[in-house]
Amino acid sequence: MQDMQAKLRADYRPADHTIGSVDLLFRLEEHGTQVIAVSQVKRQNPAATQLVLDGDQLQCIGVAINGEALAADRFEVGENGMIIQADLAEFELTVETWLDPANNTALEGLYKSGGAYCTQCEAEGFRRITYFLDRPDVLARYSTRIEADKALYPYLLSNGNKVASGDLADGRHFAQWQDPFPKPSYLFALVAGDFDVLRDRYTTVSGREVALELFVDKGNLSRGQHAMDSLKLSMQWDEQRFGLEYDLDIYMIVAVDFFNMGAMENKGLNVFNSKAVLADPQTATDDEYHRIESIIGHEYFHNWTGNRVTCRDWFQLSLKEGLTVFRDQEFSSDVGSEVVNRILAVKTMRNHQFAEDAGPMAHPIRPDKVIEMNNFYTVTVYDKGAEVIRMLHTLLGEARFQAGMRLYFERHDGQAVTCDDFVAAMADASGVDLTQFSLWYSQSGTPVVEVSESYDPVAQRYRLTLKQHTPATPDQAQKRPLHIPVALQLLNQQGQDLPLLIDRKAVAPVLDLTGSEQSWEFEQIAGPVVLSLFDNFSAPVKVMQPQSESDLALLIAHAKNDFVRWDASQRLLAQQIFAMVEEEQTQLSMTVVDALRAVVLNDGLDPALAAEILTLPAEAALAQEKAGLDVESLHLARKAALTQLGLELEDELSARYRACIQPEYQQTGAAVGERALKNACLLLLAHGGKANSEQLCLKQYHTANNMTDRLAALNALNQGALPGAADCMLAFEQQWRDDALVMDKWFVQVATAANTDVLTHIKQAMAHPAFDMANPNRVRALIGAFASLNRNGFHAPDGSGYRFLTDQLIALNGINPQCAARIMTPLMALKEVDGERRTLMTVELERLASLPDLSKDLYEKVSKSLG
Ligand code: B3K
Ligand code: ZN
Repeated sequence: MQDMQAKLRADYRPADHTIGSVDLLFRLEEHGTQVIAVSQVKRQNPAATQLVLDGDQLQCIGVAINGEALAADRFEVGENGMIIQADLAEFELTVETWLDPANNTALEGLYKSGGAYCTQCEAEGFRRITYFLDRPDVLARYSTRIEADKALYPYLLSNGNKVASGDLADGRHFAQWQDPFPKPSYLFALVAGDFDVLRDRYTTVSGREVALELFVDKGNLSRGQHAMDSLKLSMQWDEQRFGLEYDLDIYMIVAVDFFNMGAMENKGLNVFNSKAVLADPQTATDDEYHRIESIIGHEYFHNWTGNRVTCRDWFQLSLKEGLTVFRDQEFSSDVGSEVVNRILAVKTMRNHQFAEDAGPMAHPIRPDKVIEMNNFYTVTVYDKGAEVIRMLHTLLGEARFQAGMRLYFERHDGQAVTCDDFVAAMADASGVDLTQFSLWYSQSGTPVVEVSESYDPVAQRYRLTLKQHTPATPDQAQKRPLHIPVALQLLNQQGQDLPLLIDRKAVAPVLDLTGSEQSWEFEQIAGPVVLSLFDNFSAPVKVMQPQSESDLALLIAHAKNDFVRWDASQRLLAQQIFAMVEEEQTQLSMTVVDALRAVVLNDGLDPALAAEILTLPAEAALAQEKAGLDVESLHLARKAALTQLGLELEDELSARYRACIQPEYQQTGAAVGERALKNACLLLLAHGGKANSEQLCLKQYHTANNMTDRLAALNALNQGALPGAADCMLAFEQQWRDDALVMDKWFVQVATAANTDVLTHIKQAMAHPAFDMANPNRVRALIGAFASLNRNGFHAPDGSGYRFLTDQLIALNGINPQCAARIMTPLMALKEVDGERRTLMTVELERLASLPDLSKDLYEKVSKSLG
């Protein structure tokens, strides 16, 4: 039985001991890897007579202090670690453990990924390698010796610099690595394998020469170039925008096929999911190119925000993750399209984070209570965390924000610190009082802002009143008013921007909403106002703002801010779809159809933005915005809206589609935008369902010279449920059946196709040779996509979707608990659905709860859902 006890943030206390340095020796064997760890331990707490070390699923061979083996009564090995009797101020500790990497399917600690050994230690994986103070506030210098078979594992890698290497007896060899920077155990990494290596160099702004090495599976070298280019771009951007430079002589990235997340920022040796590295035009879509650039950037940016300054304890995770997501978002935005990147981030918030806040796992960006830390790598900690940093940036402005960053590094370089330390640096450097603002760190839930407006034509005054409240969440009953930055714009009926005057003074276009209700009165307003609120999503809130169709249409056409134009389109479409669900109307109004027609016809508009405006809000986002909507009615209303647009705009969409066709493939911002618009048009046309639209899809599928277009055509056929879909699915499978990474796209198509017997197809796909329950990418593509993206299929009224997911979770519980817990999220949406579905979901949750060997990861989510 595992330890299901929750840990509390409030219980933090410093470790009794520190470890100044550790020498590791790994003798790699598939089923019997020997690990010898020699640590220099110092007592911190004079009263401590025992050394308490973390350890998990380890085979302990022996323990020695100052070179002398300990007798059995001097140490005790338990489920969660080891207690050693050691009433000493300073000593050398030697621990020998044995591991079975080939059978480690949880992919934490040391494991085999295909032909290579690799490690994943964050959050608490190092304790699966050796007994240690496996906590982020214990910083040690690491030196690592790796021994392995030379023919099978020619590359032996670890953190820092390689200081020695050579041959050993029996066809084995070794390499010795030394990392000059003290680091927490979660940043340790080891890789051994046979790879192709892409090599490059980067000269930092101060002239340091850095060797860049990208390790990929044999034969994949050409698919690594985009990742390498992204790395160099990231290094340059961090120097220019944040003044931060790389600090070692070598930066290595290894791509592996079996990996629980996107990537990991281990010091000097990033380990990446191959999905987040490999790309060429034939196999990767534009979205994947973008994602790779962003993840390469994210891991690189961690070198300062995460590695040089790390977290005191895991409750502070957002200290590094929220900040680093903010940094990677800014990077993508600076080197690409600002509006498209903002839209992407906001979709993540509305489609996923708001749902987390509304469900049983609601937690603040700095959680207070954790059973399994891996469950807290969430959209709340990451993406809402980034929104909190963004609000700070909005409140302080770039110059004061950067001054805050400089002060943060000045004070804390080389330390393990807290979110409060970060906020204090920002407050001290800027002189801005952030006391109320810091509530964003401790309060969970999505605030709701209610808007009311009035206009006095005689006095020419426009009055805006905002009320805020945050609904109670299961973890917190009481909520307080937050400091909410409200970016706004007032437009007149012609769509022109109006100056913001209060007391005859111009005010900044960002209001500070700090009370539960506040009003502002704007002067010299000559006529009725069209209000644009929360420009650029200036705060992660839900807005209750009744706005007329014509006002929203005006914003789509005229707002200065591109984000506002997109947002208005989404709100307009959402309002109409809600009205259709509630049977107040049977179809979209002509105002909406014409507003979108104008977008299709406007060739002065950025094509990438036009594509986003023509993309309807996801069912998940709609369900978050309005509680209690019937799953099926929502699905049908959204689908009817798509069909109507496809039919009514057929001529305009076809013309725009043709205008976007490019003779040659290019991977540039402009070309990506044109492809996006072309494919947005195609998707609507496919929903229209006309025979010539199907022909267009088929032609694009068969003649595409890149994966973006090919997959878009396949997706349009599937979503439109067009007869030609089946043949193209077959063709895709035949072309790519031996490339599992590409087959993931096919699995997603199977899982999300708009057909009635989707589960039959998914079960067939599970028998495909490319499918593998032990590989998280495959599991997420087929099972995860079904549960999270096929809302209508997953919530089938007979409960078959819930049952299917639960069967798979039971299988995964024994293979990879972390992966299981990630894909179970949709099963927690009890509050989103009607009573009958809730009963069916509860049955499945109870089935999980009664599993005799339920992992901590699933236990935490299941018990919260049922509680
Ligand atoms: N820090 C890692 C995530 C580790 C997740 C552990 N379950 C990747 C990242 O956020 O950069
Ligand atoms: Zn990160």
